[in-house]
Amino acid sequence: MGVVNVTPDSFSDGGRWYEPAAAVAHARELLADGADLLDVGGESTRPGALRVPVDEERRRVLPVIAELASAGAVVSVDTTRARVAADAVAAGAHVINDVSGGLADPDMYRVVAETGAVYVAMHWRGHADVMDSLATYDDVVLDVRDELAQRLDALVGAGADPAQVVLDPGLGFAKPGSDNWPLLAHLDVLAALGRPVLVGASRKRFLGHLLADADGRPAPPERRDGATAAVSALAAAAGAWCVRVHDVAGSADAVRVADAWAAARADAHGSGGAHGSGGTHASGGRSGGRSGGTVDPSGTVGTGTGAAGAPRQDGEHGV
Ligand code: PMM
Repeated sequence: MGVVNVTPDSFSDGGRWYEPAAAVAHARELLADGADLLDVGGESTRPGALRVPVDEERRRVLPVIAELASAGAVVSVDTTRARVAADAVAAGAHVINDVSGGLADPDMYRVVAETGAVYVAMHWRGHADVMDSLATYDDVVLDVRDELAQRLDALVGAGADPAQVVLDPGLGFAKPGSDNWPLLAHLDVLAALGRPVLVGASRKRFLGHLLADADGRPAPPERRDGATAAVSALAAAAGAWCVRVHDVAGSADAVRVADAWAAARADAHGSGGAHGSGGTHASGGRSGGRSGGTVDPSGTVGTGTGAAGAPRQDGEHGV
């Protein structure tokens, strides 16, 4: 999933693709770099950011989504607002990516149920202006799992099909640096809820701290892409469904490495060592989750056909 922030102030790329034409051009580059899915957002979630009025958010994202979707791209809208989500789906988006997991807008689950769109429910505790004060956990992995399980139950209670739902640990959201690593190391605990997992580590603060210089100064966002790609490879190896990244080319390569590695393991140990004969893994493990006509949240991060770079024209969607 390539990030298209149509904002003047995102923490990692603020302002670069604020004009619709620039956002569309950037999105096309991300497709060429191997993105299977484009995540279009009009409201910054950087720590301390203030809310954007709903009409301004709509004005930013809807033209970009409409243009990309009409060109055949699989598009996700990054919003916490039901109104924006509904309008985005009407404009052609296939996925609603909600960093609040539905907590920011009481109408969101109704929109999810009514549209039938794939819905990414991220772990969240509060808006960007307060989230750093909400980072208290008994056990971050179990607490995040339990809160995501509540979100899943609430979605189903509101009429959504569990098959629509993807879960996301919400790296960096109400989580200081040290809380992010256990979540990454225990993606299996989240996957045990029975839904695909999306990982959004790209250029986040905890990577900046990991890469701090000798004086303890965090590496700036633009220096975090190598670490992001490493997370992508490890997340793919751990069975993640999707990684949300700014630099698609690096993560697409990293996922290819994870893919080849897993395929070789499957060939050597899963199908009697018959190299290239389509062992367990090669015969369906990393399909990229494609199936006719829908974004299919089954499968794992893989080298989907988006790597070829061409927006799909045939109505087949997936990641
Ligand atoms: N992180 C950001 C924005 N949207 N969506 C999901 N599902 N998961 C994330 O971790 C996530 C997200 C913040 O990053 P940005 O400001 O670079 O877009």
